[in-house]
Amino acid sequence: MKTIVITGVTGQDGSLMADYLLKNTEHTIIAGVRRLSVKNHCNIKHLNKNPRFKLIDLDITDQHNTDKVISDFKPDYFINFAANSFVGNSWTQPVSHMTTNCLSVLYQLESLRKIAPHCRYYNAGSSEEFGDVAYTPQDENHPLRPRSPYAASKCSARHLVKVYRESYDLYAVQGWLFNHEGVRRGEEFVTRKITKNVARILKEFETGQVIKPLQLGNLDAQRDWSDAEDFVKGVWLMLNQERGKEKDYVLSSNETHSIREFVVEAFNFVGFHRAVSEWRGEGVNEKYFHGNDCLVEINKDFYRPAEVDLLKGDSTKAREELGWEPTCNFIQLVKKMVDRDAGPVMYP
Ligand code: F7E
Repeated sequence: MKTIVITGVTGQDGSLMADYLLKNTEHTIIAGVRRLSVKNHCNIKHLNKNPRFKLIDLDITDQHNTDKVISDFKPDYFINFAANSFVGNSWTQPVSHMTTNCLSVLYQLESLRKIAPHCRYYNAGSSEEFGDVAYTPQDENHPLRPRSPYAASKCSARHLVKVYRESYDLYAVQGWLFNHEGVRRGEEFVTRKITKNVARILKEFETGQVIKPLQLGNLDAQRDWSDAEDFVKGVWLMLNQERGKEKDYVLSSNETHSIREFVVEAFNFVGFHRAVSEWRGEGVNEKYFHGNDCLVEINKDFYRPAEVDLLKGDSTKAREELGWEPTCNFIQLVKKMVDRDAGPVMYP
């Protein structure tokens, strides 16, 4: 039985990782949460009474706190999912992104080096690191070309992880995870924003209220979306490679879809069928209509100062070398999220 520290356990990935490990291993989870006056524990409340799940206070931006947790628990695995993960926010809070996503990683690596060098370490890397892409699909050899303070913070952390792996022989890896979504996704991310608003608009339509259109930014950005539940398994496989041969891997669906496609599929699932709906207008004046009802309009406030236009992963290596495979495709993912937010689909 091993001890595993997970940070960011109240978030989508951290809570799914805890679920996965409690179900598939006998290990004990030490779950680090940042103290807030109002708790945000909805993703982990079902684990409250699990004797193998122990909540602790952990502020990853506090080096002393990090040292103490590592010294108290001498973990066998340390999985760092805590992050400032909202790219759009990183232009207004760049220092906070650098501190949380990079400096904290340095605290963790230093602490593990000094106190628990046997511990296997995972830091959450991102396809955003590929940024202004040089080729498609993006694999492990793609250069780092960040387009946001968020992406720059993840690239910097990646360099640190590699330096510590090579300098101190720490088992330290950082996967490149392409976009991963699901029913625990925060509502500011575009997929959940869409499915939550599809549910609201369906209700307005059914009750004869005036429809307030969903406001979005760049509809033409393309993303490689997967189910976050599939990814936590991939992270665990990355943490359990043969010692001395550990590598960083891409996890992705190997497909790409635009925000526009996600919108059309999500509305289609609740009965605003694509056959009787249409995009009208261009650029910032573009709108999505179902008959005379406007469902979506553009709001320039949701545009980013610099955009990552196209992400499409190539996870061949993870599939062949780790034996990892995604189980949920794009359409299944959209349906799963719409079903959760709008109730079971009423108009199949
Ligand atoms: O944006 C466009 C937006 O915020 C996706 C994080 O988990 O995945 C995520 O980063 C796209 C962008 O995710 C709206 O401009 C249009 O092109 O859902 P998102 P993200 O930026 O791709 C990576 C892998 C991570 O590592 C991150 O931590 O959608 N978009 N209209 C919009 N995006 C938002 N949020 N809201 C809109 O209204």
